[in-house]
Parts: sequence; structure tokens; C-alpha cells
Amino acid sequence: MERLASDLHGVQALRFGEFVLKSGLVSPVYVDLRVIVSHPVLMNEVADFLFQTAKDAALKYDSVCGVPYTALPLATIICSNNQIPMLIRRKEAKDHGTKRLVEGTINSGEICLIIEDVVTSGSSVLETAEVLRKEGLKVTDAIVLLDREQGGKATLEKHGIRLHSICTLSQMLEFLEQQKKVAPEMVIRVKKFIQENIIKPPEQNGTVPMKRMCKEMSFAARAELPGTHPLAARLLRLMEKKQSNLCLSADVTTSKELLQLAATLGPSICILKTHIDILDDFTQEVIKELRVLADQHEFLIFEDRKFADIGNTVKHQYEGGVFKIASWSDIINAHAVPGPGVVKGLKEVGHPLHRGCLLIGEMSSEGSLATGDYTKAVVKMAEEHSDFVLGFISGSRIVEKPEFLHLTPGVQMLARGDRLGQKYLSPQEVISKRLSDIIIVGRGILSSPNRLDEAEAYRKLAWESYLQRIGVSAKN
Ligand code: 5BU
Repeated sequence: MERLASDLHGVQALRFGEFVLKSGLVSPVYVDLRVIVSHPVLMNEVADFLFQTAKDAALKYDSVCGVPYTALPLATIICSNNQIPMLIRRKEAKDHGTKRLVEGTINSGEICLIIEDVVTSGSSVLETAEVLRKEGLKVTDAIVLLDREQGGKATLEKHGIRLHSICTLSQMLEFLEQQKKVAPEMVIRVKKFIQENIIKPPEQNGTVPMKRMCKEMSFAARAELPGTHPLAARLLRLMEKKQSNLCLSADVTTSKELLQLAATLGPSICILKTHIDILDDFTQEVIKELRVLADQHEFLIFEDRKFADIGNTVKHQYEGGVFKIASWSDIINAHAVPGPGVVKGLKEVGHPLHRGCLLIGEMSSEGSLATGDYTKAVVKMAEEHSDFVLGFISGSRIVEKPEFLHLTPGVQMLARGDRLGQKYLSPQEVISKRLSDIIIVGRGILSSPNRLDEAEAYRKLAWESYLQRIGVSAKN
């Protein structure tokens, strides 16, 4: 076992340092057992250990199935060396032909043993077990090379699967510490990380998406990620400081009312969103005063201009004209429909001024066409221009990258919609369930006789939902 630990470390299947996981968590350990396929001696060694573990536990089974993909070749070696029938689970049904999810001869009622390289939450093993069970097979046990001890064993137990591991992450750490391959401080850090990130078994039947079960990163931690846009980092820090993830949609038509709103609600909000072209009495003077208030109360200004033209045109619209948006608005937004040229054009103006852009991934209005593949293409465009695009306008989280922010309009505590197709969700739904970061509220606050009290009520609800999401209980 000591040798196995040393070999895995030697091929960098286990690495120590600081790694940002897909969930956004920063982990001191990174386990990637996929590399072992390039080391045949090690592959055979691991396959032997897996087979021996099943033997030691006196398991009875008729076939073996490896969880795709790393455990697939491991299952092949085990089955070939020991003359056991193998089954292959397809990750997706074939588009044509038989559409089978499991390849091989399936004899209903027989027992299939699952093989896996590493188990964290147990969700991958569970998914494979569910597919096999649907085919009429029995799944009672799974053998894994490495158990990360983050709750997978308990989850699988709940679903009638006993997990047998060759080694746990703590055992692996102890061997590596004895061999002086990992410093004692790192061992402590990793053990602490394991304990703090136990993933609880889901309450209901079936698999709960991993994203929901993983502990979320705080706004403060996201601000410090190397890939976070500097303006997003500034915003995330001021959100933590002001305990506000509320953006006010200041949809009023006079300068006086706009400035009044900024002065009174400024301390409660992280962003003030404008539609500058609906002001009846716009002057550059209003903008100057608005900027002073923004700096005094520490909120960002977001002109909801929704640029949607070719690059050359949006450049002019952003920089010039009557409004000169680039000179005063920290954030702007754009539709992705013209293609990447729209972002490139805006970036030429905004990037040197340290501005940021939100791409519209989804809209809150009834019948919106921004869905499905369109939304996916928006995410791709943002990823390709992350030096300027800091996040999205969307109804929920559309990408699992903690560097990006998600802002959601169409938020009210009570109403379900307006007569022109606006659809509303509650702050709790948007932040806790749909995992967006910032709520955008207009009429929910503006139509109240006491706008400040109403804004505070929205701020508290959205902030408490955020605290709940990151696993901190709200204080008051
Ligand atoms: P409301 O009064 O909270 O419904 O105002 C919502 C604001 O957000 C309003 O200024 C809209 O122009 C803006 N908005 C939206 O409602 N839905 C969207 O999908 C986008 C912007 Br993008």
C-alpha cells in the first residue's frame, strides 16, 4: 500500500497546493487518477488491488462494470485477467442504432460489481448503479481505489451499495508523510479540508446535483480568485462590506428623482442600474452628481443599455452621442446576438477605462428567445472575453465558474408578473435555489410608499439567502 501511495504521488495523480475545483471550492489537494492509464505497471497494480479487495470482502458477483472513463480500462484488466464477464456503461445513449445504455450481455437478476477510481460524493457510482439497475441488474457493492472521505460512503449506503476502498485519502496522506513526500502542515490542511467538506447524502431519492451539495464560495473568496475581473472583485468586496447583493433598477424619468433615490437608497445597494435614455431632463450635470453619490455610498453604476449592433456601431454608442455612457457607467450590458464583434467593439472603448460588461444570457420576459443553446453560446462568448465580460444577466446560474457574477432581474416579493410579460421570482428563490448572486429590483421598491424600508427588506432577504447558501446562519 505504501508503494502504491508513493507511485500515485510519483505520477502526479495526487497533487498538493492550491486548486480551484469545478464547484469553486479552493482545495489543498487535487486527485486526478486519469493519468495512471499512461503507466501500465501501475495500472496492473491498481487492478490487482481492486480485485483483491473484492476477494477479501468475499463478494459474489456475475459481472464487473467500470464507471466511465478511468475505471473502464481497470475493469477490462480485472475481467480479462480473471475471466469475468464485463459490462460497459455508455455515458450517453447512441444517437442512432440500438440506443443501449449498457453494452454487453445483460442477464436480468444477476449481480454486477462496480469499479471506480475515486469517490467523493458518490454521485458517479450512484449514476452508474441506477443505469445498471434499470436494466434489471442487482448492484450491491462498489470497489474504489481512493475514498476521499467526503460523504460518498454514507450516500451510497443509503442507496443500498456498500463501498469498499483500497485506501482512504487520510491513509494515503499518512503514508506520504512517513515517506517525507508531503509536509506535516499540508497533511493538517488537507485533513481539515476533508472534514469541512463532507457532502451530505441527498434527502430525496435519486442523485442531487453536486453543485447544490458542495459548499459555496463566499463573495469575499471569489473576489480574490486570480481570474476574477478587477471590477467584479471590487464589486464583490463592497457587497461583503455593505452586506448587500441588491441592485436597484432606478427606472425613473426625472433627474431629481434619480438623484434622490441614489442619495437615500445608496447605502443599501451594491449597484444602481439606470436606463439613462428614459430621463426627460438628461444633462451631463446629473451624471456628475450621480458619480459623486456612487463614490460616497460605494455602489457601482450599471447602464442597462443592452447594446446589440455590430462592433463599430456599439463602439460609438458606448463612447459618444449625448450620453457618453463609457465616461460614467462602471458596467454595461450587451446582447450576444450580433456575435463576438459586439463584445470586441465595446471592449475597445471600455477596457482601457477599466469598465466591465454583462452579457444577457437569459431574459425575465415571457416567451424570451434567449434559452438553451443560445444561452450556452453566450457563456462561451463570455469565457472568450473574460478580460471585459464579468458576468451575466440571467434567471439563474448559467455557468459554474465562481469568477463570473450572475445578476437576475424580474424580482419581487409578491407579484407574479405585469401585464406586459414581465415575470417575477422571489429574492429567496433567485439567490438560494437558482444560485444567482445579485437581485435586480425596480418596481418592487419604487412602487412602495417607503422606498428605503422596502429596499432594506429586499436587501436583507437577498443577503440572508446568500448566507444560507454559503452555510452561514444569518445574524439578524
Ligand atoms: P422591474 O420594475 O423590477 O420589473 O424592473 C426590471 C428592470 O430590469 C427593468 O429596468 C428592465 O428593463 C430590466 N430587465 C428585465 O426586467 N429583464 C431582463 O431580462 C433584462 C432587464 Br436583460
